[in-house]
Amino acid sequence: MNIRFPENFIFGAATSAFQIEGNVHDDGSGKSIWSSFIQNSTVGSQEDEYAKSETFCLHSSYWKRDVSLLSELKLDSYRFSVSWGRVIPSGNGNVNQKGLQFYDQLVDNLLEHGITPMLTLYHWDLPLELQKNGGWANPNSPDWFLLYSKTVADLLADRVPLWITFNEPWIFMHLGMIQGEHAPGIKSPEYAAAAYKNILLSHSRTADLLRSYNQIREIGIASNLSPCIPASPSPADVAASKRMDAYHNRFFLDPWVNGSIPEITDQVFGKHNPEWSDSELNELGSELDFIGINYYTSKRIAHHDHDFLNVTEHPPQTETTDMGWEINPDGLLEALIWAYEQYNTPLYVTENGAAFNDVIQNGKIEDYSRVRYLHDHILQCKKAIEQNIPLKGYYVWSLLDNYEWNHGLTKRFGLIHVDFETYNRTIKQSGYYYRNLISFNRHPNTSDLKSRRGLNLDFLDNFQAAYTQGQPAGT
Ligand code: IFM
Repeated sequence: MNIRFPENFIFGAATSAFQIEGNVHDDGSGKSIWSSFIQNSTVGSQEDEYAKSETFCLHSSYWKRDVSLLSELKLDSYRFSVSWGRVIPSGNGNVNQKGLQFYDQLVDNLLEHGITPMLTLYHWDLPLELQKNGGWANPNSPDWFLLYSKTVADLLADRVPLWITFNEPWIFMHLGMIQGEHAPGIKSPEYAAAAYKNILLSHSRTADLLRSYNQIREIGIASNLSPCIPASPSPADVAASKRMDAYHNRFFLDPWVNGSIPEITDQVFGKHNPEWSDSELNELGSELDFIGINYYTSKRIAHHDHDFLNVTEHPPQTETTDMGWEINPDGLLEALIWAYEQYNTPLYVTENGAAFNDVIQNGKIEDYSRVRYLHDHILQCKKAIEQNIPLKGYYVWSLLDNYEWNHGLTKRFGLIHVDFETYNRTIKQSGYYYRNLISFNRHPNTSDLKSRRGLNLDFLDNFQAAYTQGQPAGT
């Protein structure tokens, strides 16, 4: 299949502040809920020890090098998040000028390299001080978020065209407030119910605010989507998969895009299901310029009497990544078609990628499983465009190996390998593959991908052999 994308299609890579920046408290930043969550987690391996030191990729020191790497990979765009506590240490008070300056310089540097910034305002790192005041369950949280967003927009709206308010709200609500597996480690549907309402209002009010900055081109959200496949054709499993779809895929998108609160909230929150006044409901459903889809896998769902929502997930039936997630590229096309049919809004793939247990050998990382994963998913994007889905760009998760939340430093998703002891960066074969793909797309007169030096895709049949040179394509 020809892998030529439309000329204005954006190829990028994504990261988030907490996962890469490293311990920056000496610049006046405030701690986040994840900082405190890590310190309370078990230490077993060397990786856990590194995680506890909270240095991760030390991007806060090595950011210039990382921008050079983005440029070396020829990326059109870089999706990063701003750390709320770095900008406003207490979350709702004085601004930390050094923190703001960091993002100011980062954005300038990206633009100097011709890389378009895509900025996420909230990627899970709530300031710890705000959590002590009730976190997202506090009815003032939409005001806190608005103040923080205004501070960032006042500084960067003139140079950042693409804005995302929230990254994967379902994940941080479900895992952080119902299952307690993520920060802040709460297991309370009552707490989650209050937070749900405040997060919904926070997005809507902040999106309205961002619209008042003329230079901002597009405002969206990033939502994790997974097609929910019934584990069997039994009516019970089919019904369970519909419940999971309503909860996992529609829970935030329906209110934000269509202005409707999904019925499944009754089952999720029970007697704590929040009340909505007419004026609050009217705030929802504002038009988004895009929906960002974070796609990794699909889910096989069955009925189970004793699980949350009477739903259980069956083990994958095919090859998996190092996260144990089933590899299903077709699911990405399905998610893109579904999202466009449901919400009639332009799309980006704001995250897609895979963790594998990469090994450095002779200074190289021959991560052919990731190359194949990326290639197979990028092909699905091409198919979506051919089916007239307005897909505007694709971002690999992640630029760098980084801190993978409750998995610590043990899961490597990067196009670039990071040594968490020395902070050395090494571009993996997947990085070179992606760079070659982008170069190919920037040279419209080249008719066949295989005809360009270094763009050999024989690895799809025999991929060990094709990339043994390990060198980036000449361009
Ligand atoms: O690392 C995360 C990211 O922070 C949000 N989306 C999924 C990624 C992989 O789990």
